[in-house]
Amino acid sequence: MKSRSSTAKDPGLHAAYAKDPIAADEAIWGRKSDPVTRRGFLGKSGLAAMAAALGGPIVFSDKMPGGLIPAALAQAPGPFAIPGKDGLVYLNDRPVNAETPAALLDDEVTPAKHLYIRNNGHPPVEADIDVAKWTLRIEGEACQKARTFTLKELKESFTHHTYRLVIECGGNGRSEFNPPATGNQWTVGAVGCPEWTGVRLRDVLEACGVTEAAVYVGYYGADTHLSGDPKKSAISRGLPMKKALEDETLLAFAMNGEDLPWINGHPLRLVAGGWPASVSGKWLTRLVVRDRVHDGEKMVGSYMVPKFPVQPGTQLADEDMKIIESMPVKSLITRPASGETHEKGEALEVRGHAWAGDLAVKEVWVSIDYGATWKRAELKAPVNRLAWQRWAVAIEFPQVGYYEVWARAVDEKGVSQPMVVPGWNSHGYLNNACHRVGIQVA
Ligand SMILES: Nc1nc2c(c(=O)[nH]1)N[C@H]1C(S)=C(S)[C@@H](COP(=O)(O)O)O[C@H]1N2
Ligand SMILES: [Mo]
Repeated sequence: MKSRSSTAKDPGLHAAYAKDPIAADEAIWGRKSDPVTRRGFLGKSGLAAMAAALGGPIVFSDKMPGGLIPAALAQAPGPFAIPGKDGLVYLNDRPVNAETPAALLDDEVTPAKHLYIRNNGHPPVEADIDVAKWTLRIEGEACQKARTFTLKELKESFTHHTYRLVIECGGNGRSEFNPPATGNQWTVGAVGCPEWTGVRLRDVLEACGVTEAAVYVGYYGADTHLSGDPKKSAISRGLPMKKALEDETLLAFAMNGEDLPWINGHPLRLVAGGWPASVSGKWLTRLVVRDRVHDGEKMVGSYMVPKFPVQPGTQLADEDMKIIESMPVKSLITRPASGETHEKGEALEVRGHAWAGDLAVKEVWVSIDYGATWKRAELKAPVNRLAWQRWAVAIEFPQVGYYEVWARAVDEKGVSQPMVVPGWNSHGYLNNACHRVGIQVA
């Protein structure tokens, strides 16, 4: 199996069973069964895998019917309801990936329950995370003095900083690319702007000493590769020194004043706002200060875009691709929710957020006539650099009927969101086309 998860190829346990239970049984556990009698034959390794998933030996396994999703997985708050999350749309469950409907992203500070989930590998088992024993190792060719910090030492030795920082998956919006790009079919909700608290990566690096040869900081986390191979990491990306040393780049241990949620990287993660969130390593155990561009898992091939525009469908060689850095200007309409009905007569408050990678947003415009005319929204300044900005505008509708509300943000350099899907690329990154919601005026 490819390490990249794809809804088409790996729809997850529930979807697979819904589609064809006998085939799902065979694909997931290697259990062959007679479609008529449902008599199942579970081999030794399948039995072991199922026992591991269910948390214990299956006592009457010889009597277990085939083509049946184990009840514990079907009914438990299991894969489809990560505790502490609310209202997310799950794209797949092995590993878990889930996005947030736009209307649930209305808060200025994204609550933990509404922050999306993106996993490249198998997250560390929650019960195995021992915060008291958690350590972060700092080393690498360009690190003067390799050191290991306990979490407690990190928290006690360095000043704490709190920032609201946007994290957005580089593949957010992927579902709109045509021809389709493989990978999670995110619509608009793989983004959020919680308030993060942690210590500055810069302060910690300074304590270890960084040589002049330093080029990049790579991260390693406690999650495991989908193949189960302990020598491979699920993902190991990072930051060039310039971004690593910014004030806002944090080793974060808290979100919205509480411990990080387990699935979002508890007890320690990197947060570098404005860049594809794949640079913000979760469950952080080790950082390497490299004398070259880091070469960890998913540094090449993934999270890269063509160096020049290509015809849709074109596959390029890696040397014609560049690593994604700052994300492009973008906005989200969080009110009204798509599909809502609005009473004609009153003006409707349309509102949302806008962000622009390393830059600030200068203007937001809203259209109800498919981009023919635009009304400028009121736009707040960001509370700090790299936070999203609230915008709102009152819109009146000329008559009853169906409308699409479009929003278009412009960054501080004058670059606007496009109205149509931009720059096709084989992995479906960086779709910052205008967000659209449909409403009825009655
Ligand atoms: N260790 C680790 N860190 C990781 C990932 C991962 O799979 N493992 N996924 C990355 C990607 S691609 C994204 S978009 C963000 C998602 O963060 P979230 O799950 O907290 O929303 O984490 C990044 N950090
Ligand atoms: Mo991502």
